[in-house]
Amino acid sequence: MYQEELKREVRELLRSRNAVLLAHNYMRDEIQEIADITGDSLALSQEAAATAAEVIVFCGVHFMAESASILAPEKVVLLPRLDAGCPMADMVSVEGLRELKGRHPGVPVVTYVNSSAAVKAESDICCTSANALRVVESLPDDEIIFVPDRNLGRYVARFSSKTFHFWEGFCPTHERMTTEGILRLKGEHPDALFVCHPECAPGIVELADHVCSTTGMYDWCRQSSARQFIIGTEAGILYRLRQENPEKEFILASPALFCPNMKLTSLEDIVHALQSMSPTVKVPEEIRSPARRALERMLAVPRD
Ligand code: CIZ
Ligand code: SF4
Repeated sequence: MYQEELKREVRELLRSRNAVLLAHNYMRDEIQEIADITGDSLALSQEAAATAAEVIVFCGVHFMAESASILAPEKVVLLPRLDAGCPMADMVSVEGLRELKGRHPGVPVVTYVNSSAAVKAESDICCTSANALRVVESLPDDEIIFVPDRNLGRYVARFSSKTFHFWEGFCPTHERMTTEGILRLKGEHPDALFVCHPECAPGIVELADHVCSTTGMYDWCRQSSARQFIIGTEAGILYRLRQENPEKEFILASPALFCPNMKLTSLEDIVHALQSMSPTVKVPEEIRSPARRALERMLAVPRD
């Protein structure tokens, strides 16, 4: 009951502040339930730019709120938990990237959106897990620097004839899956299809029937005629998969697929953020401008 009161309070505060609640696909169920929009980080940032609301409550991790601030600089972007970071994004620094660029002069940098605004600002173009191959192939160059996710990078490289220079970053949550665990689940559910995110390690990707982004997973599982799916990404995705497909069964590929940062934000945190109008995330103009250029170059890549 207490939770129901909190949900009502959030909705009332959103109305009085002319605010919109955006929740990432990995957020806790109760937050996805009351969000105005759920989605992946890029879709949410684009919603932030398009909405008429003056205030964005971004339920996700820090780099996502930065992307919203980059694309919607005139709006107030609230991140209810400032300590919700992304270990993968933190694995690459501006200095580290400059050093790598120095070793490969003239080679373009393709940066996964799971990165800080400052790293995006040092990059030629961004990519998401859904468009990474298209972005790489859109460049005329034969060599690519790919940061920060070694797994997404190596997955894309399988379909490209270009030479890649990887940054050895990774998502600790996705890397907690084991091939033994997947093989055991496949044995227990022989009719289930295994779908995983490209942030998974190569040995896991090898075992998958399909590899795609979170948004891709909603589409693929809805359209598939299979009844059972083993899901290889963060547990928050199960909420909408189960809502949209009540007749299908979704089995989490590992009990370890909980991202501690994605699970930090609570309804109480959202109430506090809307009451105090803090904490906010604002990307300074000298970083925002080059970071926006890298994001907009990605958005300009044709969709096939
Ligand atoms: O970019 C995102 O939102 C993430 C972290 C995953 C995905 O595949 O949508
Ligand atoms: Fe970062 Fe992985 Fe958590 Fe996503 S799931 S926020 S990539 S640590």
